[in-house]
Amino acid sequence: MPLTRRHFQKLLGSVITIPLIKSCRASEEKPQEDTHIITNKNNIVLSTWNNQRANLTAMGVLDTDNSDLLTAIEKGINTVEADPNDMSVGYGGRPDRDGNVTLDACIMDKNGEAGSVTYLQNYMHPISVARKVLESTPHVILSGSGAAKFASEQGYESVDLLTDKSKAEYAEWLKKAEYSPKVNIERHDTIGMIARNGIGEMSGGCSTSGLAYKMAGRVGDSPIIGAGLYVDGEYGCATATGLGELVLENCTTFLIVELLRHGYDVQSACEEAIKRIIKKNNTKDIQVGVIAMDIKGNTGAYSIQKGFNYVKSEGKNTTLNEANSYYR
Ligand code: SD4
Repeated sequence: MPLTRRHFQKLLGSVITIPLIKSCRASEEKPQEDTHIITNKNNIVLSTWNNQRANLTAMGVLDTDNSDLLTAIEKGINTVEADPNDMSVGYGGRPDRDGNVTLDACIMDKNGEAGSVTYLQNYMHPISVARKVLESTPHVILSGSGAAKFASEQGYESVDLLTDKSKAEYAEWLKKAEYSPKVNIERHDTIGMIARNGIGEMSGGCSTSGLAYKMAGRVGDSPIIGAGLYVDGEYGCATATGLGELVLENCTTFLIVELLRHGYDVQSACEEAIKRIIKKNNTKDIQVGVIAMDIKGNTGAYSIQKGFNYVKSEGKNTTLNEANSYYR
C-alpha cells in the first residue's frame, strides 16, 4: 500500500503530539477574530491573465459542489494546460534553450496542504500530477524524472508537448540564441488561480512552462509554496506571475498572506509585496503581477508594470480587469 501524506503524518504522530496540544490550547485562549466572520456567501475565482475559460470551468465545478475546491482549481487550470495557443503553460508551452518543454505546477488546499511538481516533461497536466502528489504521497514536491515516473504510475499518458508553432519559434530563436526575458514580450500567460467558496474555504493552484528559453534545469516560482502560490485557510491566498526569480527571492505570496495576518487589507498587501521586490531589484524592465483574496472574499491585484490583467468571477459575473501598477 502506498504511503500517503495522512499515513506519513500518523507515523510522525508521537513527535508532533505535544506541539499540537499546545497550539490547540493557544487557539482556545484566543478571542474569536474578525477574520472569521464570513459575510460574502458567493463562490469567487480569480485567475492571472485573460484565462476566462479556466475561471468559468472552475466556477461550474463550484456551482455543482462548492466544497470541491481542488477539483475546481484542477479542472480550471487543465483547460489552459491543454490549450496549444497558450505558449506559457502545458501543451504548446515554449521550450527551454535545449528545446525541451519543462513544466512546473503546484496546488494547495484549504488546510494549507500542498502538492507540487517541478521540471516535469512530457505530461500535459502538471496540476493534476501535483494534486496526486498532495493526495497520494507523503511528500510535497516531486521533481524531474521522479515526477515523470510518478505521473506514469498514476496512469497519465506521456505526450510530446511541442507544437508546430512552438517548434518554429524555437528554430527562429536558435538563430541568435539570445536570452533576455523582457516585460510582456513573451506574453506571460502562466495561470495562477485562487478560489474561495461561499463558506470561506480557499484553495489555489499554479501551472506554467516557465520562462521561454530558460536554462535546462531551471525551476521558477510557480511550483514553490510561498513563492508562486500560498494559501492560508485562516487569512487568505495569493498567486504570482512574471519573472519567477524575483518572486522566489522575495517569498512574494507568503508575504502577501502574512501581511493579511498582520491586518493589512488585501490590496495594500499586494502593493507592499510588489514594492518590496522593487526596493531590492532593478525592475525597470521586469514584470511581476500578483492577485490575492482574503477570507471574506475581498480581492486585490498589483503589478510592477502596466499590462497585467486578471479574471475575476463572482456569482454570475466574470470580468477581465487590469491591475494597478507601480510604473504607470
Ligand atoms: C516563471 N513565473 O517560471 C513564471 C513565468 C510566468 O507568465 O509567470 N509567466 O518564472
